[in-house]
Amino acid sequence: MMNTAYIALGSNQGDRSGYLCKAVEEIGRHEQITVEKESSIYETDPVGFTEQDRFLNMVIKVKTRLAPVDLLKVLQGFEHFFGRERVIRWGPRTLDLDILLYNQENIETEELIVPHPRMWERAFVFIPLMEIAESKELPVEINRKELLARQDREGVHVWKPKSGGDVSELTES
Ligand code: PH2
Ligand code: MG
Ligand code: MG
Repeated sequence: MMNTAYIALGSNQGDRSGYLCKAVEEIGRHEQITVEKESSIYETDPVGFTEQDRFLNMVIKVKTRLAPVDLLKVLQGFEHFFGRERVIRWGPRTLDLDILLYNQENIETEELIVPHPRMWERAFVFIPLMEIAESKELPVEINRKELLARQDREGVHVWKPKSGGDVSELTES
């Protein structure tokens, strides 16, 4: 399992925490993926298309033998399995799985852009990511302190703390 990837999970339809937990379980059950770390679960105000219910969001760290596009295919399979229908861009979904980082690689294909292009603007992504990522695994231009000191973090609240975790650094300003 030589590659490290960070994956963002989101749900705002149906049994939101059930979808996240089952997704983590299924991802970990895949032969070529192991889940190494899980962030807390956050409840977050919808961004982009705002006329929809609040999301639960989290980030996991995985180790995998899969190449980036193959990992993407596996994740899309799980989105589909958990009942996701693609209706509106940025609209409601039972399960969204996005690859945020894959080693330190910059990938730009038609299907996949890594690092995820909007991740540093989205507190619902970078707050859970900062909880579990080591600084050396982040792109060199990313400064953890600066990111966490930013003012655009409203609407992101811990919903279920990660086991044994102290998340005060992330959510108290
Ligand atoms: N995902 C989107 C659009 N907006 N807002 C929140 N809070 N959380 C999400 O996961 C999310 C969103 C498209 O993927
Ligand atoms: Mg997304
Ligand atoms: Mg997505």
